[in-house]
Amino acid sequence: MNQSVDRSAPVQRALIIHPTRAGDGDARDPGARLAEAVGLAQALDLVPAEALTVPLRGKTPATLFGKGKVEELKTLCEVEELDVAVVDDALTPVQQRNLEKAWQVKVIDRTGLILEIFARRARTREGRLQVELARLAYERSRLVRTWTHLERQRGGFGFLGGPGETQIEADRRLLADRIARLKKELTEVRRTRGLHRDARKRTPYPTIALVGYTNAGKSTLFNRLTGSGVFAENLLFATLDTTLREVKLPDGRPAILSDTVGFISDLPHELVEAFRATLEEVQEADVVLHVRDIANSDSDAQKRDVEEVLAELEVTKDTGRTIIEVWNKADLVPVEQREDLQGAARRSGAALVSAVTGEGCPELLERLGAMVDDAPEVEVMLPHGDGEAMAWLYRNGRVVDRSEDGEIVRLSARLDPQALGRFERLFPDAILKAAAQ
Ligand SMILES: Nc1nc2c(ncn2[C@@H]2O[C@H](COP(=O)(O)OP(=O)(O)OP(=O)(O)O)[C@@H](O)[C@H]2O)c(=O)[nH]1
Ligand SMILES: [Mg+2]
Repeated sequence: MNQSVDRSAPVQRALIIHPTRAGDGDARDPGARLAEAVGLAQALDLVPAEALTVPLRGKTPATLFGKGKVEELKTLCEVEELDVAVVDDALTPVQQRNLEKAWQVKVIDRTGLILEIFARRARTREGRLQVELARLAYERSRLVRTWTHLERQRGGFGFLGGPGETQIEADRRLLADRIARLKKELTEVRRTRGLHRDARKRTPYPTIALVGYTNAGKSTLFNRLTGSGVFAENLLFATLDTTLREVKLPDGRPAILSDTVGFISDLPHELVEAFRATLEEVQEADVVLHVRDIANSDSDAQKRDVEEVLAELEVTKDTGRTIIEVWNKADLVPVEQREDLQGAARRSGAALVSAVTGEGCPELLERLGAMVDDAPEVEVMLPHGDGEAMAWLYRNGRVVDRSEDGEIVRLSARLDPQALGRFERLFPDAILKAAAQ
């Protein structure tokens, strides 16, 4: 609970620190990482006054940074009159407290920052409940850690219990109660949403889900493909709640496109858990589009981050899912590299696009159309006056041919088996036959 940044304060000047470890095997660009941390701070309306990468030498469990560095940063906080320090790493509760004492500013770590952004962005009731649940789970994990640590200090199981332990025990019980209550509320909210989902599932439309690293351009692409105005901005975690819209495939057939929350490296596990239900759209989609910012120097590392979360959701090619990589922001790639990139995209089966200029988007739609167009064709004969059945076919299938023969209208339509079943139930008098392919 001491994770929250004071939301009422008008301007909060922040120090952003990205700690780096020598030889930790992560090939990420420290500059890009620092820029991302700055972006996260801005997403929380903090004003980044100073941003630096700080190499960590040796282990300093009490303060993460060595003594000299702590002193140096203390001076920086004083001189620059800073209010907040963002440490782009995981801090233990002890480290956080010690740094706050030393620097006399509010200290927040990466997980705390991400949770705080999510808490601000959540709009729907389900979103808010999910974030709150994630936050409590995170608090609980930190309490457990503190508690274990106390236990060790005393060198026993602590059945007798000191005052500190009693307090922590009480906090844990309180947390457990709130978590249980929230889970119940969430179940109720989801039950209602589940009803909506079932209704949608019965529609015969193919579904396409956008996933990707935060700021990769999912919402911009969503708007481009569906012609709608979903909030898209140069802001990390601009999108939190899933949005669904109809997209018209080139042959006129409708599909449902969903825009979802972005992923990020070191996404708190509690958040992935909490958002699992929201990400059902992704789990159920016929096609998953993995949108990548191909102009970002950490594009490959971001891809790995996204694939990790997808694996947690069991959305992988190994589980038989259709996943297409969309290499977005092609317009930001220098012209002389464009051709090579196009070749690389072709070789790896990716679609190179720019959601801003629209380049590559018609081709992407063509491809989607071809992928989800496996519905069998049927021939339907209707009496001339049966406008209702005809309208239904146009709405729920793809009519590819139409001819009139006296009193009879012949329609050739692509209908998936589900839609066909519904059609037969709704219009038992229509004469159907499988079209010669
Ligand atoms: N130049 C360029 N900018 C793009 C392109 N696509 C998106 N952007 C920009 O990238 C920023 C992020 O775009 P969004 O669509 O909000 O990204 P998102 O993936 O939905 O991000 P979150 O919702 O935060 O996860 C915005 O400033 C967009 O204008 C593109 O093709 N080219
Ligand atoms: Mg978005």
